[in-house]
Amino acid sequence: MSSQFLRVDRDGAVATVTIDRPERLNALDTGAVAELGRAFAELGRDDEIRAVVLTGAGEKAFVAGADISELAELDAPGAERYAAAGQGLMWSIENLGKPVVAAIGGYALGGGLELALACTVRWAAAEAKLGLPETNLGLIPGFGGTQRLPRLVGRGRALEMILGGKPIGADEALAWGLVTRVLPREELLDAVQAFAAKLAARSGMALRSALKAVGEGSNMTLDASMRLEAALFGVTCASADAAEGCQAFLEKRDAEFRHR
Ligand code: DAK
Repeated sequence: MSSQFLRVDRDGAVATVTIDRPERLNALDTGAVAELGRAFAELGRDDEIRAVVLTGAGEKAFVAGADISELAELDAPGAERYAAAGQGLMWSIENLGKPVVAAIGGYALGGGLELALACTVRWAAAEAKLGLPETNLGLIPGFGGTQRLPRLVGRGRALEMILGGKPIGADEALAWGLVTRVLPREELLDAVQAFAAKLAARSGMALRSALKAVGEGSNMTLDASMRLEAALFGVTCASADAAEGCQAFLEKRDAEFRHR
């Protein structure tokens, strides 16, 4: 599964999606957003794939944002279609039911940072720069950045990034919880793929339930989210994987999960 702006490589239960437009720092135009949407829809349906790595080609960028040359020419219906496609893409990544780990090797700006924010986990190279510079262009973030960033790093830090428009470095992003690990660039992709492979070896059923509990629960009252957690705990407890996991522990062997 590969296309004009994307490469999708599979290694066992891990798929690596590479946005492949390095000459434009992997900036997302409408075609790339549509291709990403199709790729994630396909990966979501594919039971053989249990974890996804999302990265950008080249040394300089994860994704340097929406394609500004295209943005400048969008008419109102085109912008509406672009917004719908972008929001659909972010939703499908966030609700894939499988972990998606972003490997941020360089610039993650604007729509590029918003894409990373929709991922489950973000690891960055020491050289990475992360920011929402839309106000420099007279815009505001439009792919969920104003909502996901404050939930992750807190309102004050999010507003500093959104209003100030100045990217932060990897170490600051780590201290703020925007990324959870910083690695030398040359080690980043291998480390993220190894991490994704470890996740893929766990019970897919348990990961799906945990993602649902955290994802859907964060939009609920505490009472409702506790009930959601209890219901999902019940479902996982009755699963074949829970029986296998507990039995394997008692028999002092590795579990062989069947992901149901
Ligand atoms: N779009 C198009 N081209 C880009 C680009 C971008 N975002 N970022 C870089 N490029 C292109 C450059 O124009 C240059 O092309 P050539 O001149 O070689 O033809 C090439 O990539 C290499 O970039 P530079 O020569 O500029 O490289 P530098 O190392 O000097 O600088 C930089 C790197 C990342 C600091 C710089 O390229 C830069 O400032 N780029 C723009 C970053 C930015 O402002 N990103 C945010 C874009 S706004 C929407 C929802 C969301 C959005 C829009 C609509 N709707 C709901 C409708 C999102 C908006 C955004 O993301």
